Amino acid sequence: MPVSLNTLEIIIRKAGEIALNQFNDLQNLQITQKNPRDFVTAADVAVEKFLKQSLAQKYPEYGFWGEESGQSENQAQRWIVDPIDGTHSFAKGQYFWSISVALEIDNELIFGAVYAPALNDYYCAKKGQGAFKNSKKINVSNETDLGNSMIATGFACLRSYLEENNLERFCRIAQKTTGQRRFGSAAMDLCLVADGQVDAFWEQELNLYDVAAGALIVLEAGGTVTDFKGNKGVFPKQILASNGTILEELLQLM
Ligand code: 2AM
Ligand code: CA
Ligand code: CA
Ligand code: CA
Repeated sequence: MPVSLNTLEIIIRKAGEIALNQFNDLQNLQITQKNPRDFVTAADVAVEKFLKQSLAQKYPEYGFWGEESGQSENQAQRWIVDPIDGTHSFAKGQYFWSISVALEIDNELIFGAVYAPALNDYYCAKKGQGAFKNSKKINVSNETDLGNSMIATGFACLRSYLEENNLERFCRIAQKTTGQRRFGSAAMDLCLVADGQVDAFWEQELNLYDVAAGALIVLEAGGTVTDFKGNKGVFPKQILASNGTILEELLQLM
């Protein structure tokens, strides 16, 4: 069955209600640690379970890959889901966290939605049909000067083994830009690029479920998605999204 934007929005908004119920009762939130720097809450698990079931019921032909439950069969045509992107923010009662759902068929992203329940912002895109925020068409910014730009990044790798340190890159770029932000949800960061609220975003050591939906939303909003060398494509270990017009200047500094 071809995917219906309306049906998906209804499902994803319901998933958002499940998350919001827990967000509004944080004292009783169950939190467990997957490893010393990655934890999971009962909300992550409940949202993923709901999405996995609801999507399979409506679209039984597609497989599923979620951060918390892993991969089902049929990974050639699959939903790619991050039930809560920005779990740390969620658990602290901050508003920048999101539910990220993408549909990928034969390595091509077909659909992406990122819903931020605490902000009630629903971003989505279907391949070739543009990007939308709360049903209004969105576009990347038209900023042409890196010196006037607002950039966002994240530090998923902050305590990792990586020699290449994003702190150094961040300092280098921060000096050349007007505004810098660190929101804590890569899926949302990408939507902010798509909506022109920030001019570029980069992060390293992410996974496809963090960025699949947001990357399609950026592309459909007229932006670019590359690695740090400028190769086009969605590379979660090194993702750079931009409005396109500051890309060359930014690549020099990456
Ligand atoms: P999460 O909240 O779903 O875990 C913020 O910098 C981004 O990094 C978020 O997309 C967050 O996703 C992700 N993230 C947080 N901890 C991480 C870790 N230990 N390894 C990889 N990604 C992580
Ligand atoms: Ca996680
Ligand atoms: Ca994530
Ligand atoms: Ca997550």
